[in-house]
Amino acid sequence: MSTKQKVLQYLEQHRGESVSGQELADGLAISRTSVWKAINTLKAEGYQINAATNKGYQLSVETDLLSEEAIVPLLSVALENKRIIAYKTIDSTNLEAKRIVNEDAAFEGVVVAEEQTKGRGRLGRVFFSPSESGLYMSLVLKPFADMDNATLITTAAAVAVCQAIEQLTDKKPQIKWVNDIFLDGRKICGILTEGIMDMESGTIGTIILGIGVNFRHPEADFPEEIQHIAGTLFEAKNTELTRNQLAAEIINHFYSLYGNLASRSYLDEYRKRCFILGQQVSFQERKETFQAQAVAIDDNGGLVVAMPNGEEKTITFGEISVKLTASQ
Ligand code: BTX
Repeated sequence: MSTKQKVLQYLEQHRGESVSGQELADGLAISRTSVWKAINTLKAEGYQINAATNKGYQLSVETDLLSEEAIVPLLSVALENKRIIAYKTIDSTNLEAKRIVNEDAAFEGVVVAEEQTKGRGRLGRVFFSPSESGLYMSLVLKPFADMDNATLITTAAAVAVCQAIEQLTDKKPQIKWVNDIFLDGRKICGILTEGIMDMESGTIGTIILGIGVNFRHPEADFPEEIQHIAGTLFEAKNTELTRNQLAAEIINHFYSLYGNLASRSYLDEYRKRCFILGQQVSFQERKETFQAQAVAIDDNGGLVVAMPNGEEKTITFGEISVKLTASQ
């Protein structure tokens, strides 16, 4: 870890508190001059660090920049060695994760970004990913035997995002099958799971799990075409929770479910939060639109619907539409 990284990690762990230059130097076994240089570099990178004579340095609680240094200390012990790679801006964290895996097939870890210039949704759609207001991350996973069912991973991720939000705030997010998280009737998070084939074995060798959360309202608002759909976890700039904390808790919760995915036990947590169950939904199949009632989530994360003629059918892929009410 570089001197700058050490200083950042120390300051992140003492956000809002004053830390003297001497304490930093002693605690990190570096010189006062190195501390001063590191502070200046961090300020140039956008960290708001207040300096007061006799008090030392204080990382302002207003600062909310994504970094490996802030996330790693918040990971549960078993995950502390996971690589976290943070970018200020990137085309797409899923694309970057794929490039990393192409270079190093053994890579396991998380790519996070402040902004995406080509944020991707499913089926070639765009995921609007402006700077400073969202959390965009991709987890690089090595699926274990039999675990190439992308729906299980997507549904586990949806539960993990809800659990992380519930743990850190008093908000109660809900899930719209299969990959969307809603709060107060608006979509605040989307999940995109992609597999990379291992050419030798012909199986999925790596899974890229992309998660995008609208953390706070974007300064320039959402584009008009999604203003009626998109919502945010927080309205304006909040200082009680950082995106780093949310990222760390999503990672912690996801890995704790992932370790036990085959048991499918997490699916009950999914069902509890899935607000479409019991509702009329519409879905498309071979370009035809069907109406049905959402009945259940099966053990593979598929959506069971009752067709108007009473027949049950399981949808495993695609998108459903549902009329939203203000309470959802
Ligand atoms: P999706 O195809 O289910 O949703 C995309 C649709 O959601 C868009 O067509 C639009 O209507 C709406 N939408 C676009 N941007 C937003 C937004 N910011 N908030 C709410 N609604 C929006 C969802 O795909 C999967 C999204 C995954 C995003 C992550 S971010 C990290 C990773 N990298 C990457 O490129 N994608 C994933």
